[in-house]
Amino acid sequence: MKILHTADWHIGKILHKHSLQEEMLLFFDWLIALIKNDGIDVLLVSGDIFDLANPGAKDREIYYKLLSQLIPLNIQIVITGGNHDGIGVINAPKELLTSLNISVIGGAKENLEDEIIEIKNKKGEIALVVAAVPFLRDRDLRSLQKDKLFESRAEAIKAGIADHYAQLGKICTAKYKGIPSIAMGHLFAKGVSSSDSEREIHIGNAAAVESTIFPKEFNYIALGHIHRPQVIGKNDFIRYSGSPISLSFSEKEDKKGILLVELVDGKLTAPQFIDIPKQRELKKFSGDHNEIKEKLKAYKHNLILPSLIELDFQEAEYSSVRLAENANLVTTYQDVEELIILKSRTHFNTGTQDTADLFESGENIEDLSPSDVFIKRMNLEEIDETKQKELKETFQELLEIVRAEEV
Ligand SMILES: [Mn+2]
Repeated sequence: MKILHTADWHIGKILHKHSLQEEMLLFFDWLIALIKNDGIDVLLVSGDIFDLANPGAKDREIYYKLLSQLIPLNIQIVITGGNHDGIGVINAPKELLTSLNISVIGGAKENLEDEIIEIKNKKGEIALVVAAVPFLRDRDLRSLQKDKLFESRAEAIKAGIADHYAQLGKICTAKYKGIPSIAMGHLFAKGVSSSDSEREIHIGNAAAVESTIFPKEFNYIALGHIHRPQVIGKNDFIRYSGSPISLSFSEKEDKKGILLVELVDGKLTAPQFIDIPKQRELKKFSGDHNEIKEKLKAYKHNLILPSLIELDFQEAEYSSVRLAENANLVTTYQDVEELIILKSRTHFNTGTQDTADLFESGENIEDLSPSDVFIKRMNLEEIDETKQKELKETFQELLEIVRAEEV
């Protein structure tokens, strides 16, 4: 039995006003071919199916079209909701999808047994169980209701997540003795290398969980949330698959892929990372006006889709004429086939520039997260460290409340 693990599709993702739909569709074509040609039996998607909690009609169409193409391939699919996903959106077609061998778990279940999915072999016997744990929201974590027992809210959240997995581990041992099991998850693990495109969860990632929280009963942990593929806790069997396409410029050098584990004689083999072909290059050009002009002129893209470019003009002395020249250069490249300029900024090493106190020169608000802005603003005040920490946490909590209401 062959199992694929992927996550963080973020269907509908817009990067600096540019839709990443084309590379997403090319990834789906590649995925369908892989499943067909390699005889894949199970597909696990660990959260963040959509970029928005309430995705647009076109994005939902893309998702359902993919599922409809996968159904005839005789594959069992397990999809969980991530922190970006609206629980209701993922769960809405549940009854219909269940009858087509697709399990969707948008949010945590009241009864944990409902998070367990049985995977049957061709003889109809249970060959594998999947604990399909979605992103756990604060309200799902029972430990938070008695959080006075914990030193901090972050500790209570961590304990809540650990408890969720421990309970599922117990169910698996009691009910499915001797049957291999996989746990899914959408969370922030301690020691990960993240990029710019993950939204902070659980009080600004303060509640990062240790790899040791996953019960030994699980033979493989299929994680989502972090967009860079990686192994956690030096354990080859606890993995983030990463996102299939680059979702931010910080991921321009990343290798994107999907993980394959095989069930052979009741044992899971070491995960194999399969490279997803790169369809688009993301590039950053730095230098002064003339250097960037030359780089743009000489640039040839060699992948299917035109490259997405970030320009970082580094100029010696402040000049409004230079600012205008740089803006004009960007405009000249509006309708070329080779590249799409998504972002450009000019930094002057000396001279005056109209920037508010909050921002460093050349810095753009769209490059910052809400917490970055909050911290910058806070740093303008004289506040002691303990108080700063409290304020930061309070801000994170408020941010989470606001985001939960957006859903
Ligand atoms: Mn994500």
